[in-house]
Amino acid sequence: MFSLCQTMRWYGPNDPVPLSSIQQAGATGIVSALHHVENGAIWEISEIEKRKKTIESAGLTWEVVESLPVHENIKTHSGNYTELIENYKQSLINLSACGIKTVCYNFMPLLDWVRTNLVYELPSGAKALRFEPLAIAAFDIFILKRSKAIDDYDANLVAEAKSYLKKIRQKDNGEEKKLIETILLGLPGSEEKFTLDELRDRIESYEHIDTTILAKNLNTFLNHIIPTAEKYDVHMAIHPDDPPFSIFGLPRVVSTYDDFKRIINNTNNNHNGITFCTGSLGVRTDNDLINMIQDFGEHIHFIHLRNIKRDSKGNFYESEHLDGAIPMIEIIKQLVKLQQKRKKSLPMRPDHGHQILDDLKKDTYPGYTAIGRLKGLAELRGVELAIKEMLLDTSQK
Ligand code: DNO
Repeated sequence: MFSLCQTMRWYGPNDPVPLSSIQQAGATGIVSALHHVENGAIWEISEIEKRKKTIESAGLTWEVVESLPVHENIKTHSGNYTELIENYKQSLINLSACGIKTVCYNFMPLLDWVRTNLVYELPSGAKALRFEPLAIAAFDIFILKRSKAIDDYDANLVAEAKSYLKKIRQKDNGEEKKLIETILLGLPGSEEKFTLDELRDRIESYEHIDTTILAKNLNTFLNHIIPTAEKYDVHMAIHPDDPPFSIFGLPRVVSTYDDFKRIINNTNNNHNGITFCTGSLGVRTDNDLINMIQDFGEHIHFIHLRNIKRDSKGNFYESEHLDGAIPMIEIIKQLVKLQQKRKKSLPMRPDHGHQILDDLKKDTYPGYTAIGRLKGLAELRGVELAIKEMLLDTSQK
């Protein structure tokens, strides 16, 4: 029977989690990117080979690139964007020449994933990542002072945001500074870091780009790169927006069932695929994840398994992998079936992990602790094994 290929993300030689820890966690594959290469530049074969060799000498395989970043000029159709698309294609050709044939990327303007608290303490003392719309509103309206920000929130939220900020300013315990850093400095994997002024200016440069235009620019990008991906057998896997809705007035076009349908239909070719990220998609209650596996299964080339707990105010935090709003057991069951149908193992990584045990004392990348991810991977692996056994049992009866 085909099984999920268990992978973990490794940020390269500067990652505080060594490859040996990933191997001890039971993963066989690595998800990595050349973060040191400037965004937009070609990934040269020599650099790809170097990273590949490092991974292989630790007894692991480089399974997936996450991410090959899409330059802002491509998203906005500005400056040298046609040249940048050519560079992107060349990077795909080079990756294929080195045998790395699954590439994750995203099309989120300016910011990649966003959270407002990286050390949200759970009753056990474990720490998790959390997102609060109130903190986003306070930052946007009163700290970033984006023009028109106030129009994007309802009056009650604006008032609440004002008193939230007043309260944390009174406490004077560094909470405001922490919030600013959390949003501006970018989470691991994000390509850019901004100052407040830079972010405000860059957001303004998106003033004339709404969701229709951004979706059109994504289509243009796909029309250019998918034929190359097909020719060199590279499976492209677009990552959903995280969280899956507009932030700071910026358009987001990879958030819903209809977005994926549009993307797939645009270039209906198996190499035009998706990263099925449960934790990102699952934040929206109108995203039916099981339905998405059923309808887009042929295009799922990479899987991120993570859970969340959300409340009626739109707050969410990253919960235990098997405990939260995402029906993880049913999802794994569907993925087991999908792999048998496609006669293919799909790469999966436990997406993020809590800060627990010794990692509470260590400085690791937010969400990318060794022990929290090890725990997530072990639980997910156990569920998959049990489901496979049960399916085998019933098919033999
Ligand atoms: C966060 C990640 C994202 C992801 C990119 C993919 O943990 O899931 O940073 O890597 O959005 O392009």
